[in-house]
Amino acid sequence: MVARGSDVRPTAGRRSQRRNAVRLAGLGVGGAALLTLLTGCDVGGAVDGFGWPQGGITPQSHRMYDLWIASAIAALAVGVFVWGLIFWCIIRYRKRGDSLPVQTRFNMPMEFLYTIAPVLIVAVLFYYTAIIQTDVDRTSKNPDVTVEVVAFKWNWQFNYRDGVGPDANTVASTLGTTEVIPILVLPTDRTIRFEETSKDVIHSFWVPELLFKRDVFPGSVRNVFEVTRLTTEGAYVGRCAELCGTYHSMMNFELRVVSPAEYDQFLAAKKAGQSTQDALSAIGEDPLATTTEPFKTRRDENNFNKTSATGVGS
Ligand SMILES: [Cu+2]
Repeated sequence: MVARGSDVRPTAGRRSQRRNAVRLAGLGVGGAALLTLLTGCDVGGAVDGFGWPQGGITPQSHRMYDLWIASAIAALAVGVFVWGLIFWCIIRYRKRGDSLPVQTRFNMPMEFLYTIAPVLIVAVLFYYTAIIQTDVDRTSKNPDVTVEVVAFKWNWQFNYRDGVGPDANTVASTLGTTEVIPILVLPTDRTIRFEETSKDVIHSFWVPELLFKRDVFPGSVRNVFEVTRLTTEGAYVGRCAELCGTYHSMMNFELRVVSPAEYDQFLAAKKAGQSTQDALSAIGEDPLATTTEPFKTRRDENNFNKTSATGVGS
């Protein structure tokens, strides 16, 4: 015989408790909705992005940010619901005597609920993740700007290209050195394609404000991604996000976002043979990086252990 938990008919007291629980749940949902309205729907801003960096400068970054915020809210809602059930059970079914409480097993509605609810939650998260990931990975046939990102130990080269793919030509180039941080100049409001390749080991191209990083592989692999537009002019620090060797932490660059007209002027100056610094000065921009500075890659008298090096005290 299979024991059924629903054999006992609910008493009037239980029914009123159930009504109270439903009221409480309604109050919780109403409160959450009110909180959302009060914060002007900027829930992410009110909770510091749930740890995700804010201030993305591409439409893709905003969509990824929204997905993160929605997922965190969904996780919190499930968490609050589960915590509520745990505490309710602890208080409602605390030990009152030696007799066992009703042993509920094979309660079909309940088993159905805790099987279907997680599947539904995962399905919804999967759906939105797939949609946004596809959007972030989408490339076009004719982007407005194509830049080849070449990583090497331990710096960057940015090649402005006249087309897409490895067969296109480089029309202008910026090469980072130990003394000068390379500046990648790009325009707002244009489709930009990044084609990445490495000269040696795996690096990773990362501008925090893109809310996105992508590995740069050596060999014949060209790792490609696009942004439909950059929304905000400014200077943004860029870094290598893949541990690539001794001076990995020094592989910094700067993304300088300018207006389309200034970009055209910059590119024309570069094509005419000017240095990146001169071309930046020509459009009224700071010629050197403002968000980071070159690191010293060699020890000097200020940072080695003078005492042991001179033999004193050894
Ligand atoms: Cu690197």
